[in-house]
Amino acid sequence: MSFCQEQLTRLEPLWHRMLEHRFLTDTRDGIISDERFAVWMRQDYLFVEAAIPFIAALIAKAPREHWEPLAGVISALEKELRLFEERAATVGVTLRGAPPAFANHAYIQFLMATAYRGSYAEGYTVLYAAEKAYHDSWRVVQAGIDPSSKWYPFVENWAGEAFAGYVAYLQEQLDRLAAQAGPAERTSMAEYFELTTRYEMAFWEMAATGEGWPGDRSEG
Ligand code: MP5
Repeated sequence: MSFCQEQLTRLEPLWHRMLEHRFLTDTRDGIISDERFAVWMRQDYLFVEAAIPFIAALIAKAPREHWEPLAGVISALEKELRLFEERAATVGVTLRGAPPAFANHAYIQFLMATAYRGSYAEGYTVLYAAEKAYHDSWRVVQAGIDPSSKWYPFVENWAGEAFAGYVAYLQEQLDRLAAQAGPAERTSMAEYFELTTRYEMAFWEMAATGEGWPGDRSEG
């Protein structure tokens, strides 16, 4: 079994809990409040912005043949930021100003620490797991959302065919990196895979419950 298949099988119960998160099912069913969706938009905008230096740091460790594909990821992230800005302007959401939520802050620190301190294969594992999680998550939303929904452009972005092709490419490349890795590195890649899945779960939970930090007055 390939590395990715092995991890997705091992983590299936956790992955399943991520995909059945109420943020996703409420968005799919058209019952998410605008205020709640705006929390996710503000926070994910910050996450996507932070993903740019993460990819840039990965390029520094990447084999030559990955430079161009990863540079393409940076362009795609810039385009994604424009999508957030366009949607925010259209629906009247203020994107800027909110600090990163606790879970978002931790996830971003994890991305950067992995890119700088981990091996290339470990960083690539985080990239794949995060992209695969988003693809699968937005496919859940796609399965029921009204295509005329104001949130549909986000669904198209991550659940669409182009993104599916990108995730398939990352999977193929990660399987290659894992095949070249020794047993210790493979074990650590599996740990990074699981941690990324847990951060994805935490991100949906934050989107559904609020942007506050423990200790905030409003959090009680
Ligand atoms: C992605 C994202 C997908 N936008 N936000 C989170 C919390 N996880 C994964 O990454 P990308 O780079 O926007 O496709």
